[in-house]
Amino acid sequence: MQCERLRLFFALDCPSGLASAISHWRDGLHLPGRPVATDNLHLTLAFLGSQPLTRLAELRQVAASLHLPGFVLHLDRLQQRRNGLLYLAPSQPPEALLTLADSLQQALRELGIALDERAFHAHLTLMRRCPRRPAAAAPSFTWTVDHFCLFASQQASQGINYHRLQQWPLLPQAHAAESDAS
Ligand code: 2AM
Repeated sequence: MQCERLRLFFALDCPSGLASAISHWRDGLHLPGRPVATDNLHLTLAFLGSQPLTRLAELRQVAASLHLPGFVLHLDRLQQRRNGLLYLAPSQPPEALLTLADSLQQALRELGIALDERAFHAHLTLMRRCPRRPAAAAPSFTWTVDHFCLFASQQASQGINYHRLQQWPLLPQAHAAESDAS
């Protein structure tokens, strides 16, 4: 990528099998609007906006300094915003997800990066410009989360591309439980 700035965000990248299952279910709803490409499905932890490339090293350091546990996420709620954004969300966000997003956001603010002031709201966007929410309830999609990623988003002629720049592991859940007990 030949540019001096990148539009960056930290996110959980949806595993391919789960992304296919979610897309297949969504496409079967036959809703009007702009579906998010299967390969682009993700859950954002922190949106950084446009950042100079010279920041990448410190962003990588921040991510590598987090030693937090993995978790299981149940996406069981289908919701819609007034702007037509249709998304899946967990009705009970795991504590470990909130801790991961909070820790990341706090460390980024300490670097002087301005983030959205609104509280973190875990969601996986399914469609944009969707005028209505289907009456059907969402099935519960189970996602075992064992890493998180730094992405760069780029506008291409066919739509938005997300490039995974790097990923960092989360601690195995059993190991995390032992660390808590010690
Ligand atoms: P969204 O799906 O709810 O639009 C990449 O754009 C990711 O960052 C998306 O998951 C997007 O959320 C999220 N994001 C958060 N704040 C954003 C902003 N101000 N502009 C663009 N994307 C934002």
